[in-house]
Amino acid sequence: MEFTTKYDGLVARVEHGIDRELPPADAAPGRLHQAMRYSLQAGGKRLRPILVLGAAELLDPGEQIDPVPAAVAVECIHTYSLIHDDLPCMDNDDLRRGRPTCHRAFDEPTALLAGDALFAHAFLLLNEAYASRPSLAVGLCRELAIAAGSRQLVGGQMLDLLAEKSTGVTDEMLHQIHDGKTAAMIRASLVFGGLIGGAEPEVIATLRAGGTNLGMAFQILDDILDTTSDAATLGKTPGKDAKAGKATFVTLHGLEASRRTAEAQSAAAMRAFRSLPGDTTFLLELVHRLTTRTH
Ligand code: GRG
Repeated sequence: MEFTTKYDGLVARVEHGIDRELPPADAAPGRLHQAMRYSLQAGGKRLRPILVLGAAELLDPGEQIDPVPAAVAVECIHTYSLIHDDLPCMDNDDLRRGRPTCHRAFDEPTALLAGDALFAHAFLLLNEAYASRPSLAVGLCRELAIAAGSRQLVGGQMLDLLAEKSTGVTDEMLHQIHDGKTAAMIRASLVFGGLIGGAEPEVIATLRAGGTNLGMAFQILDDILDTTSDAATLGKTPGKDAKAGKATFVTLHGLEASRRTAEAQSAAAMRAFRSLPGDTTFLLELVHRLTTRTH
């Protein structure tokens, strides 16, 4: 099947899953549920949920286990992190996924609470959707709690805030920040697919390693696009990091070296994914497109 047809089909499954798995907009408190839906249903690439579905498909878990709730759970965490990152106390951004940010469309307290509620909802979803397979539910909750927690996603954000105030950000510090902020959720999404597909530990390890490489390549490209693209193309405010004096791959190493590192990380991700069982064509093409994207 052609790549875009397959990708669009997976996006449709994710969008349908989001609509089905989120509390209805008119459930009390309506304003909170509307804000959660506003941000989660604003589009976006749906990269992380697609990685869950793509990796699960490789391992062919059969009809009995539906990977969609797990895919929605990772998107809940990702979207919560974007809502909180956009708040005035963090990045103070007005535009996200081509629309006003959650606190602009609603207000700051509502956006804060919508993020909190999405965080909790992710774990409820995993708990309920995989209740008939307790060890899978526990494994998914553990994987997500680690990826979203103080040593990875939230930890990466903390290090990023601390780095803003520091003048001597090193390459190692930058790697740690991006491993937490970006690679953690990409890695967890691939591992989710592996766990759902009942993969052997060495396959999970390959998904984890390839996910780390893909996460790094994705972030370096994000830094590159932040300096070379515009708001209409990106759907968010470009150039903010450089303006805020933040260290990025580009400010630390320059455009050319950043491009080379992104290519090396992307090649490493492809090497890892090529060794996986099943038909890896879609996953490899996804890596290629993500790491050569222009927006
Ligand atoms: C507030 C705990 C907390 C964490 C915030 C997500 C984040 C961490 C910060 C946003 C800024 C940033 C550069 C994050 C790195 C991850 C990243 C590139 C997010 C954007 O992901 P995309 O491009 O977004 O997949 P869409 O909208 O397509 O889902």
